[in-house]
Amino acid sequence: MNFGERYDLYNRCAEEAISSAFSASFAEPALIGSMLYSLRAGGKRIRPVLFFAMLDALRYPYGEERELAAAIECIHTYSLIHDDLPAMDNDDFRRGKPSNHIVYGEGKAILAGDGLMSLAFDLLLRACGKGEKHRQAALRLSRAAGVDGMVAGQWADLSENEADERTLLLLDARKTGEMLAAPAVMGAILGGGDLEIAERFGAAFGALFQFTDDLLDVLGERERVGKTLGKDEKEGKLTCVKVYGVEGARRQAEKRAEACHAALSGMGGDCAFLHALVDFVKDRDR
Ligand code: GRG
Repeated sequence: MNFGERYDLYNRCAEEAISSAFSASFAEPALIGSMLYSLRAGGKRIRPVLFFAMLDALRYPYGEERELAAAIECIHTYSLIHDDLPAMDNDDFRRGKPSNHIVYGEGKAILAGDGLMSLAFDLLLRACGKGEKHRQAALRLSRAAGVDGMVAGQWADLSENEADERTLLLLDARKTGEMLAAPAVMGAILGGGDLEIAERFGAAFGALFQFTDDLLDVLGERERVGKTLGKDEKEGKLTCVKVYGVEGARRQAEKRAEACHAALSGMGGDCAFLHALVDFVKDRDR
């Protein structure tokens, strides 16, 4: 199976995981419709794909962990809905479609995000019933999403920041890195992988992902990326392009990709797809 076929395989499993999370009947179908609008708007699903890929690399039956995969994507999608709100990044275009608040209004978009977050914790608690490793994996995701992770990063993103490397790396690690490190580490927890190596891989992968996101904001095509571009500079955001320049940012992304490959080479198992995923992110155009 080539890289694209394997990505599709994990992606399909992520879609099934999301559908299963919504198979129960809920009190407000329109609320569920707005949550599904954003969930199904066409994201890359890279976080659940990474989770499944790490499990698979460690020869763990990844298809059994749909609840955790759906929880990862629900938390990520809630963060995108809230990030697009006028009070945050104020963007009316996401995943190639009008943002949630453009379709449903601001108040309901806040609630769609809240609904996705609470559904994610419902899924996490259900997974915890499977045993101690699942509890540890759920805790790792909860930490990534919360006040020591993504929420703290978003807080910093809304604040005045020094335009220096130290501040940039801390901001990126929290805002973006944690939610990409968590799926890799969760996979390693369940699959019995080396957690220190998985954390090292996840941190480098998260930085690589954010650096290429910053580069796409400058160099990407709106139709491919599926969101408004060129905003970072206009709004004075702290990005790796601001700190290193375009060529410097490319070199920094290369360095992070090399760090990912180096970490994976000590991981054991069959990491061929994970190596290819690193290169896919390094060279991505969306
Ligand atoms: C609202 C607490 C809270 C946090 C928001 C996600 C986020 C934090 C901000 C979005 C701004 C941004 C550009 C973050 C950088 C990287 C990132 C998370 C990009 C979007 O993720 P992709 O590219 O999106 O995986 P898809 O749509 O493919 O899932």
